[in-house]
Amino acid sequence: MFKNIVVVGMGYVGIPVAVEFARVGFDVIGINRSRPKVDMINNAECPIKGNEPELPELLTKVVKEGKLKATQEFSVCKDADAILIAVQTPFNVEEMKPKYESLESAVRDVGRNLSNGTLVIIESTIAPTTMEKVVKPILEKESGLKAGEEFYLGNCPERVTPGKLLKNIRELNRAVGGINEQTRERMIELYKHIVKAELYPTNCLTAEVVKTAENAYRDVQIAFANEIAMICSKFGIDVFEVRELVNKCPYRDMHLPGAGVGGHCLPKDSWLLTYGIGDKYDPKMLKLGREINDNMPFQMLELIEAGLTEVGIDKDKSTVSIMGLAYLEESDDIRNSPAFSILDGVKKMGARYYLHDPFVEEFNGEEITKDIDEVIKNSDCIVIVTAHDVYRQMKIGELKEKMKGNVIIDGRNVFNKTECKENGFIYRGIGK
Ligand code: SAJ
Repeated sequence: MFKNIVVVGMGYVGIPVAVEFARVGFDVIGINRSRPKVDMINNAECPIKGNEPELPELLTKVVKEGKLKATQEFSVCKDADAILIAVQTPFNVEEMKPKYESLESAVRDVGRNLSNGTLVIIESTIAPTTMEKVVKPILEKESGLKAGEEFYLGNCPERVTPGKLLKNIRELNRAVGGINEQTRERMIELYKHIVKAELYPTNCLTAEVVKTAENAYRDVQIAFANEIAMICSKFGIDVFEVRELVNKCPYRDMHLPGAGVGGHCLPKDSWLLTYGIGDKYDPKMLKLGREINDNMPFQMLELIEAGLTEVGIDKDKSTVSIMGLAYLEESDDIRNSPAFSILDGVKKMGARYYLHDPFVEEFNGEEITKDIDEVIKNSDCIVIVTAHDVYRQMKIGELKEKMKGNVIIDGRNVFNKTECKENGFIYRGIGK
């Protein structure tokens, strides 16, 4: 039924799925706007850096076997049996609406090159009703074909995570949203070649809501943990002890409070869901969850100010070091990282600052110091924003010897408060 597959968007989602279909024997062509990425792939080099088990080697293999190649030309869609669209769908919080330029452009170009009988699948995360209101009308207008009759249309939201790109494609269950029964059957026929988990057929709108709701769920769970952390701070008790004992209770899974919620999923998916429901309903809790999580970097700034005040150092005469720029531990991904707001606040204090992160190479053009000892020996205050292993492995005794000052602000429960105090540090942590 399927032989030729086209994947539009050679990014975190498109590349692994293209490689997987090529690996199992399909002839796959990846379309990307930017020439450099196309050239990298055709030179059998993986554009995704960071630790992605198997991916670089597999990409090299399937490209050399001629099972995967890349192009900028949408004309290749004419011969495709299935076309997957996996382009970015960022959310503009100021305007409170998704930025669909990439999606609409890709759908338009696919429409112009769509042949009768082709299966078109959107893998990008989209606001509920986007399939009905945006994707279907553009495809039908540009192709002159009728969705559900002359071509098949569905959405199968991705569940990829940096560091586990191939693993998640193979092992995570997925909602398969199709415009009609025949489409759903064809989608499952296609995906069962690469997904070893369950494929749940449903309609397009349900699949759109599932994807945004599963991340909104996590965002609200984290916001709950952050709210309890603020309460524990006021009580002067340890939220991590509270969390541990709460989770001893059946059916409880209190998440981790911290310096904030970053990444390419959680900060936007509650907004996509909110945008999708429009004026039919006001999702107060989703919005409050976003507000609480976005406020955590400012809680960190309050802790920094309080710590410096306690040791009698004027903020504008202090040196504050931000430890961890990536949004997630052991990652180089800085998208929506809490470190951006924390750095802005430190600058507004007039403080000198160092930035440290073992993985991140670029952060708004700021200088990133890789020598952690150099950072520590010049710091009045160190601020843990990301729980990289290198911070978890720091010994308090060594820190005491090396550090210029003695203020520790802990945004990820990396240090033991009692141990810090016993070694003469002024310690403040989220929820501790
Ligand atoms: N975070 C907390 N407390 C927690 C968990 C996370 O503050 O208890 C923070 C992290 O520090 C990070 C942000 O939230 O800044 C997001 O962390 P995440 O673990 O959710 O990682 P993401 O953003 O890569 O989430 C993705 C999501 N997957 C997809 O959208 C396909 C999410 O649904 C997955 O649960 C997550 O990966 C995962 O754990 O695999």
